[in-house]
Order: sequence, then C-alpha cells, then structure tokens
Amino acid sequence: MKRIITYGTFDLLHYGHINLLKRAKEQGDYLVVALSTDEFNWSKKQKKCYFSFEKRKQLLEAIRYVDLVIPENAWEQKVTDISLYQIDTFVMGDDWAGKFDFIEEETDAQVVYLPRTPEISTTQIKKDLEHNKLRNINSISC
Ligand code: C2G
Repeated sequence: MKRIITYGTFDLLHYGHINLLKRAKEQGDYLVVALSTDEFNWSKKQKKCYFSFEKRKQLLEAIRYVDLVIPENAWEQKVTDISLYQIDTFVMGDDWAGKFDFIEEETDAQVVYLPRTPEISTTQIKKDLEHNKLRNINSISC
C-alpha cells in the first residue's frame, strides 16, 4: 500500500483544495492529511481561520480521497510524520515548490509538488465576500 501525506490549513474548503487532495490520493492508496491546528496557524502562519480545527477536520474527513487527518502543530514534524505513518510520497501544491526538498535527503519519501488550481484561494474568497463580489445575479448558479 502506497502511503501519501500532505499538509495544509484547508480553511473555507474550496475546489482548489479538493483538486489537490484528489491528485494527492492518485499518487497512491492511502492519504494522510496533516491539518494545521488553530494555534499553529496563528503563531506560525499568522492566519486566523474562519473554521476551527475541529470543523476543518470534520470537513476533510468527509472527503472520499482522505483516509486520515492528523494535527499539524509545528513546521518541524514532517520528517517524524513520514516515519510514523510510513509515508512513501510527500505531496504539496507548487506554491511550496523547493521548500520541502530536504525531505528527500532526510527520509526515503519522494517529494511531489502539484500545480495549484489557479484563481481560487481562501484569501480571495474572503476578499470577494468582503467586497460583496457575489456571482453575477444573472448566472443560474448561486
Ligand atoms: N492549494 C491548491 N490550489 C489552490 C489553493 C491551495 O493546490 N487554489 C493547495 C496548496 O498548495 C496546499 C493545499 O492546497 O498544498 C492546502 O492549502 P492551504 O490550506 O493554503 O495550506 P498552506 O497554508 O499552504 O499550509 O506545512 C505546510 C503548510 O501547512 C501548508
């Protein structure tokens, strides 16, 4: 069984996240998602999430591609996680390209960066909602 891991905040879950999770799962048979805790997001990423860790975890666990959700409490846990969960492939979106190459030196896991889904991000969603940029009222979808 080929085991995959990926990391993220996954706040205001959107189709860019789903595309990433789908393609990450396609790299193997079992996908572990390390989900940033609220404390880690605030202290290390200066991100304030709309949804709490528990709510974000609940959403991820409902996704067919996701087999296990674990907490991400620190940048430094990746090497340990790879050993603990017997990971074969570490996957991230390519906005992180190069940042985790050390993992191939320090573990037996392969590092794969997948192209991000353009034009969508949690930050963009928040901005659009703030500026009331709802979809064109003539469009049939909400
Ligand atoms: N992503 C994507 N396309 C988007 C938005 C996000 O492919 N339009 C990917 C990101 O590249 C990342 C994953 O979805 O691989 C989760 O994105 P975020 O929730 O923004 O996570 P991030 O803040 O990048 O945290 O230790 C690593 C960090 O926890 C990653």
